[in-house]
Amino acid sequence: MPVDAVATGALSDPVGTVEAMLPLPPELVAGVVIGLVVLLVLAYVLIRRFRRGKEDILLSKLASYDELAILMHPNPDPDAMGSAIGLANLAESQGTETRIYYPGQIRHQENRAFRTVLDLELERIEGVADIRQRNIALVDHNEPRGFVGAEGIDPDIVIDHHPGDGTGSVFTDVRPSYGACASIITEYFEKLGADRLGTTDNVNLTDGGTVEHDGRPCLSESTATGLLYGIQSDTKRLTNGCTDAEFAASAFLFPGANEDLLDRIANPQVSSEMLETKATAIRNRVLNGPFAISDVGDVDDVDAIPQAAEELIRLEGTSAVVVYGSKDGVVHLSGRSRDDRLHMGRIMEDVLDDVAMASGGGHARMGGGQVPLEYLAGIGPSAVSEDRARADLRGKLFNAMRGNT
Ligand SMILES: [Mn+2]
Repeated sequence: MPVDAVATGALSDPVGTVEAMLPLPPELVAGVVIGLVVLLVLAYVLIRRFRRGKEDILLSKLASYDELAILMHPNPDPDAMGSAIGLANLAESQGTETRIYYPGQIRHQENRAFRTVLDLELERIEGVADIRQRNIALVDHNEPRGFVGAEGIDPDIVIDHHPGDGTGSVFTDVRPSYGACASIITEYFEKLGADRLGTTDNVNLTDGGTVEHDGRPCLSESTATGLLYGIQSDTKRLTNGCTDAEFAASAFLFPGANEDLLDRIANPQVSSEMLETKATAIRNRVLNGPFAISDVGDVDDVDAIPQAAEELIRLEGTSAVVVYGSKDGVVHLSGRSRDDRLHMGRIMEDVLDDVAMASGGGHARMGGGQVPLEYLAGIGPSAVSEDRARADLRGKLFNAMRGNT
């Protein structure tokens, strides 16, 4: 019988049982209970914090600012501009005013078309004094550069896909494996459950209208279009340097983007001079095995030179090209390579190294340089005619490309 068993047990160890039956001091009980409650609350807060995604943390930081400066790298490309308008869209959904800044220039016709077609307000800066907001976010780069006082800037937020050591003081999201910064920004929208307001919505969004709906950010049509174009442009239309993230982000953006706008950015009108320079580069090319070099003579727009090089490298059987032309007495060179035997940046360096006032360099597949024509021709008794100097330059470039330096 249970009663007997208890009684027997109690009798066999009377002292221990009596102690166990004594009530604990009330202060101790209260202490233990309060301690437990504090522990539970702490655990809850920690778990909440742990489970909060980057997008939630970013959104609450954005909400805490009155105004935010969004800074792009020098000569911003569609990925930088798309990322900037994406972040601006997020910030404005939280009632934070934004301003987008860039150093350098927006000259390439595709970049100009991006800005015009999406009707973006971007402000060019010369120095740090031109940035009027206290809080600064960097997109598509992680260390400020390209303007006076850049090194003195301590950004609050850094979102990028380039390797580097730059960090934001309150928020850093750098993913070097990603093909585009716009994919990272798109993921925030997706994880925040943003609505995509495409052309079917009867709200006009291209004028920067609705950015928020029921407290959640909305992806406006121009933002979705800009982000999608940014991803396409940084990955050569999803063929180069892509991860799953670029495809997933593109799929998410597509229903909210506008195909007509995409087409207008991708196929802008090209100046006749640009086409003339490309034609000259093709006509004047000198071939040496798989290498091509072309002197396009005097040009009005030096941007036509790298674009002519891009065109020439597509020529069947050609694995490396250099195009050069001059403006205001300076020769501009641009090289492209898809040949693993040669490093275009080093070729530019080698060829221009021993010419005074010249500079050259770059990466394995892309290089460039500049040299004043008078220095290229040489000074003093050893000077040659400028025509001869231009022809000699071709000889030196071919030598370097063949590996005979
Ligand atoms: Mn990028």
